[in-house]
Amino acid sequence: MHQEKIETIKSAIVLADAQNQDELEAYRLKFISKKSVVGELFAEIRNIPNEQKKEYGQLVNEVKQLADNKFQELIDKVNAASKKAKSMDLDLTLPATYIPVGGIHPLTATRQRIIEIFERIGFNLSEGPEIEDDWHNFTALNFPENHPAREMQDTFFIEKNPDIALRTHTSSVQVRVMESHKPPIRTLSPGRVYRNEAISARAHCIFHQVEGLYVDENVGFADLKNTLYHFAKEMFGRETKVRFRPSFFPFTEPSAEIDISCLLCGGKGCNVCKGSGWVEIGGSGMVDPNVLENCGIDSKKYTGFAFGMGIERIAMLKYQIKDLRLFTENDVRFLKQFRSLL
Ligand code: 2U9
Repeated sequence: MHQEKIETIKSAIVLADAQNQDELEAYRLKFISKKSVVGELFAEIRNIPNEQKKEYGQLVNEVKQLADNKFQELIDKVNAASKKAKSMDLDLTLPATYIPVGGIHPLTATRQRIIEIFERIGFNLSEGPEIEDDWHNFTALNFPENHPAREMQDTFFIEKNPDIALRTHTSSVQVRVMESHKPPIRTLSPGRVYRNEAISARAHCIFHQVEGLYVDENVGFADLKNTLYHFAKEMFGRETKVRFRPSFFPFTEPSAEIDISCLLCGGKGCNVCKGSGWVEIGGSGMVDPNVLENCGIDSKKYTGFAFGMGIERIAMLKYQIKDLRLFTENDVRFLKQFRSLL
């Protein structure tokens, strides 16, 4: 009688299965818990005649062992299945996670484009210190002793040392190049410069320049004009016209300011060019022989041209940026507009 019941329970255990936690629990209640069929077999022991107790006990223990082993087997199976399901828990139809994309700062993009144009026609890059001495920033460049640009309102001097200042232009770098290299020299120096000015939409105490210098035998004003024509057309478009206006700088003679035809109205006159049809992009000239001599270059044998422009000014013209302060405020609403420059 018991034998038969035990055999039925054993085959039920062998056939039992579980696909998930609920079915596992059902198995536990049916075969493992105190009130389960196996639990009942144990409770039955006290009704078994003494001489059969040993044999019965052995049979019941076998059933218990079988039920426990099966339970562990089912737990392992359900766990493995749920782990696999978790790893496949992907909905490929969901929209992609938003990844914020940065962009190149408009000043960086403008600087890179200027460098690219001049590198292709044989200019190399030079860098120098932002903290300069009077010689490299002023004296070698032919600034007279009491020139207004040397004065406190323009230049940030190091306290108690009038010989050391933050450079006011990157020409100081080119003085260093001429001191350490023989012509031919074709060099471009982009960099940050400092001037003691009140900050406004049109002026800042920190800004960026690119200056170029070409020194060799027989370098003339025509070379300067052609180089800058080429630059203007590459930078602003084939249709761009260029004009040179006579000017004065201590380090060049003759000197000229460089204008290009207004990008917005093409020369007809608008509020960007204030009706004139022309906008200024920088200054230029033939390097003053005194400057060449100051830097150890024979001015009878060599001549040179130089030019300078503000990177902010070029970027403002190219991207129609109306306020210089936008470049340094890092307002993402402004910077976001240049994401395509990546
Ligand atoms: C050496 C000799 C001469 C570089 C030059 C300018 C004219 C010029 C301004 C443009 C706008 C500065 O950023 S700005 O304010 N620059 O007008 N710069 S010629 O002349 C040199 C450079 C180096 C040794």
